Amino acid sequence: MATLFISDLHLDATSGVEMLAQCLAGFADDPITDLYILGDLLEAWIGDDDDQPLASQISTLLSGYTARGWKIHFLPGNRDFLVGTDYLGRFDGQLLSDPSVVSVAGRRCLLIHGDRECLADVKYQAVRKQLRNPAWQQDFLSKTLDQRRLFAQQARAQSQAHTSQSISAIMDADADEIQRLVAKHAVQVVIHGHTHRPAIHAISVEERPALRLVLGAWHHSASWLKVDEQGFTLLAEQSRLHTTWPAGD
Ligand SMILES: [Mn+2]
Repeated sequence: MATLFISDLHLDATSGVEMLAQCLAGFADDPITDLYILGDLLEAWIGDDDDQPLASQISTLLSGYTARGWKIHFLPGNRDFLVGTDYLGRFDGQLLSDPSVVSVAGRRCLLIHGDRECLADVKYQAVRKQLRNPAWQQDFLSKTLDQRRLFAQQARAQSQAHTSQSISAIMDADADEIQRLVAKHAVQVVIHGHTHRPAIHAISVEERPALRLVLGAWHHSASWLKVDEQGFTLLAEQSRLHTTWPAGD
């Protein structure tokens, strides 16, 4: 029994789903029970009524895996936070809220996308607050697809300009906030993406060993985390890292 985690594929019409298809096919002989997508599967998402071909390419691919018994869970990222149950229903995917505590190999793990924890990026947090406001979302979804596409293009351009102008340190998740969440949710493992800084961080929370696992982005090659009884294997930038469960967990 094993569980897979991926995030930050940033799929768009040009990148296609071929890399995802190849990656998942590589697990055909593994005893995968669950696939967790921790946000930013898509570069942009303007609503479940979006009729772009990419949306059906992805749902067709993923429905092949739910048909063979995988449970697929989706936790929204900052790019695809408008993915809803209508779209997930196309491949029997389940929507997870951020944060979520789930049982993996019988142990409690905290799952987050990671953008809310980038506390030093004050400008981004203000934008996030607006985009996550239910009234704003309702208004946005009432616009035509063309109007929403235009907004998404502009938002992406602004986000890219902001990212390229920001110093590296403010674009990372806040280490103290991660520790606080681990303690608050009484977990010893937290898994997130968003920062595009794949790593296995051994941390200590209230004098207990804990792990912070950061998933990698898919800009150049596939990245995933596989978790089973033996522990964690992270593939990122074509190298593999491995660690066991924290002692005492
Ligand atoms: Mn993100």
